[in-house]
Amino acid sequence: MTTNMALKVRMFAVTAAKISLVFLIFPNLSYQDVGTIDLNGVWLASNGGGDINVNGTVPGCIHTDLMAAGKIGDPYFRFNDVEYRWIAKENWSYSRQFNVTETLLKHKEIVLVCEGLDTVATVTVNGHNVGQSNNMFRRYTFDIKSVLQSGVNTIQVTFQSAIKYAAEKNRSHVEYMVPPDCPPAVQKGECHPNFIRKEQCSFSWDWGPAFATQGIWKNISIQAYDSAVIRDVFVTPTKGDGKTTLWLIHVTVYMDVSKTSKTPVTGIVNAQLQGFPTLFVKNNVKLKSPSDQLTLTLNVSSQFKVESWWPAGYGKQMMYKVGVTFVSTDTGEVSAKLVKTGLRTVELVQETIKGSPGLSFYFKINNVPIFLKGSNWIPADAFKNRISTQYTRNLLQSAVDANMNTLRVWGGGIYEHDDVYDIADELGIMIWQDFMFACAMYPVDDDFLGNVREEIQQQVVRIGNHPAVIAWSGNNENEAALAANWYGTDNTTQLHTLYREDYVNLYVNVTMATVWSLDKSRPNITSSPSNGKQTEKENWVAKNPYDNHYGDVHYYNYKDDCWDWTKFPKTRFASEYGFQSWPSYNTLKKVSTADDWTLDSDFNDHRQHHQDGNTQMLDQAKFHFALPSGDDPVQQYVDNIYLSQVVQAMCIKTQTEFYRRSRSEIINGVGHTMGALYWQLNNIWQGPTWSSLEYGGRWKMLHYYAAKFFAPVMTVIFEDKEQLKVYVVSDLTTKLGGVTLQVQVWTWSSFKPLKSWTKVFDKEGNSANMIFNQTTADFLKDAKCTKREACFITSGLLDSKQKPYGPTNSYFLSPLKTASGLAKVNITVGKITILPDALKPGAANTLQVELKTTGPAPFVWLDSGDVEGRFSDNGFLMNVDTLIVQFYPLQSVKAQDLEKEVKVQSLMDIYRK
Ligand code: BMA
Repeated sequence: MTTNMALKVRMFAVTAAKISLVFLIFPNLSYQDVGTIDLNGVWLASNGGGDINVNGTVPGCIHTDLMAAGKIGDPYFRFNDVEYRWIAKENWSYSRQFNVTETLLKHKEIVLVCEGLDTVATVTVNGHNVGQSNNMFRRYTFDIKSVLQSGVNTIQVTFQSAIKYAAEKNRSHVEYMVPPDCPPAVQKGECHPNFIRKEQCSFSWDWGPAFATQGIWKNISIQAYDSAVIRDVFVTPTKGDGKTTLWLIHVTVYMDVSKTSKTPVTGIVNAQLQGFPTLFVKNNVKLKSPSDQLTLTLNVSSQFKVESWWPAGYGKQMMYKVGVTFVSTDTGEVSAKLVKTGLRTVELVQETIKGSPGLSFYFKINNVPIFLKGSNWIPADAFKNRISTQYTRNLLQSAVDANMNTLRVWGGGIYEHDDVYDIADELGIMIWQDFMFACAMYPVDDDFLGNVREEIQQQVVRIGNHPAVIAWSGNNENEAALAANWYGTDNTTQLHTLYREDYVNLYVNVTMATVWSLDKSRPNITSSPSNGKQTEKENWVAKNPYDNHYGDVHYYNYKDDCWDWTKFPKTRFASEYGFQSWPSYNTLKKVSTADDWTLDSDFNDHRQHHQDGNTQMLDQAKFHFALPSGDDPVQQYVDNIYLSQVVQAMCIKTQTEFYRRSRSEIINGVGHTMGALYWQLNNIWQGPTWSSLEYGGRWKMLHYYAAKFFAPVMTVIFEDKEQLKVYVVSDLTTKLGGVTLQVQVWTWSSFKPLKSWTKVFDKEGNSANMIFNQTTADFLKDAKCTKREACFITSGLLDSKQKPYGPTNSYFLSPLKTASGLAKVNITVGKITILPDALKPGAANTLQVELKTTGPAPFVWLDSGDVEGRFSDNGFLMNVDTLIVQFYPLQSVKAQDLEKEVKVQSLMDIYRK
């Protein structure tokens, strides 16, 4: 052994020990043993004219920087979204100084790694242009070796107004229009977001403001190395033969390799499943190209006791870590990354169904068919740096606590922060991941396609490591827009052909092809809604992407009575459906003043971004309710907020129950519904929208209802012409045995049921079946209910010990505006006590609230005022005189604090004269 070789071997031993130590000390860190300079922190942010200079926080954005510097108020306050429009029209620049040592300068390669620039920017270091960006969804790595100097250096990132850039791009696209031009006036938005690879809803949406902000929105750092660094690791497990091999974990390692080296960079790449010392692969590598890659496969044989990852409600969310290291043979330089993974399979089943033309559309996880229950996720804030991990966790925990197992990350927002996917992995929330294209045509030229290709490649590798992600989906509603000519794309035959070609190019030839080249472990859908395999047959733009016999469907209907289930599509998969409501007074109050708290205020108009949205809410209410009455306009505003939440909760309840009870049947050729994701989970600001969680995380009435209509085992009551039917739905994988269905008839004036009907039954898991079916008139007559208007029905299950099993459901036999005997009652909050231990994550203590009522009351609503937190149940029908509910505060509170704030009301209280 030459001295040189001996030295290298020793160096290798030292570095190998160092790597193990690194992973031991920082098990959650991804470690780069190269020179790094973190450039996050305080920069100087200036406008183009140079007259505004403030501290710029990185990662961050200009709006929050101006706010922190006191130059502007809260952008969400009243009409500030319009007031502060000038900010997005300026060109802002961020600059700072940093020190570089001689040692760092000695490295062969020195790069600037920008994880996210929002969006169009030129980067200079010491006055030299080092790179450009025009896509906020891409990471940019710029070579800065030749421009760095020892000592003090200056970096400047100069942004161009995204609005102006988009307008310019549109203007120069002279061959043909790429619609839509501008959003509807009611959105108070900016035009042509489709011309810039930036969060599309940052130019406004029908639920959100236009804050097309600028800034360095993700980490930025300098890296120096001599041989090569691991840039990314992409881990996709696939099932083995089940006998000798349980899983094959494919680990693709993406390397950035020194360009200065004349010969290939050699080294050893090692991949290991943490916790299993003997489960590793080691390869000698020769890296030739500046961005080289290699794939190693970890063979998990049956001797290793590994467990699968399961969605919430189906098992544990077991996660593993794969550690990857590269050690250079020449220099001993080490680069390492640690990536989390989960072992599960996913399959999108599209096969023929007996008695139904078309194809099924449902997901199997680890071979178990799963009904996807949940909602659609939008960006949690217009200013991404305001979204803390804790805030994200609270939203996602709320989803799981409402018995959701899936969220669709909708295509008009952002590829979410790592937090979202990390927490989804941990909580078992499956993610349907859209690519970021929504409600528009796109300018499909070579530059644009190249840009998108890079974006997709990076995002698939980043997001695709998460077992939670179960599907890739090309865009939101763009196939539907083409098929139904939303934007005039079909006005001539020539246009028709052109836009369709563009569509196929973007979503099939580029997006889908890029995804397939990287990831074959998940299904790939071109659009939502779409017809799956049938869409492909029809050259990717189906005649009717809303076909109930195929794929997924979006369904919005504000005109008809939403309690009428016959209007709903008996689709294979409902991926969007919704109704708006106002957020609580408490939430609105934070961004408004007393003048704003009336239905006809400018503010109330201004916050509504959906054409006729406010009227639609009231019109829908009128089907079943009298509108609030009283003399105090503010009180009336508050009462309307409450009523809108009642209406929204009932609409989505009725619709979701319809989808869930349709899972096992085919009626008139349609059915087998296997997914219900309502629109939308969260809110971007304090405004009336379709969300069930308010900005800030407060639960609307709908979210409490979701916990029940998404319960794993539940009952659904409905009428089918003259018949009253009750279905029992079970998502359990096991059989229900010896369970009792109880159906009861009640009047509005007594705590005692007129009649109780029971039946003991057994039922297979993963199915919905009708257990009760009687003529309504006969059933009511039997119960001695004199007329429909005087009665309501409840249903529920009892276990073998006659204890309630799953939620109780209720069914109103008439609109409540015509209910007879429904009177104003007195509901009071009695004792509030603190329970000894916290039951819910994040809750420091749990409080118990006792309620009493003088008579049956629908839609009993507890409001905790300024005390943030949520109740164990809310918005319920109270047909017992005393009830106990729990309150889970966000932060510890005293019983007196809640006592002071808590208010209770029910429906009849909104009729004040
Ligand atoms: C669908 C969504 C969103 C929109 C929602 C409500 O079209 O994909 O674009 O916010 O409906 O209108």
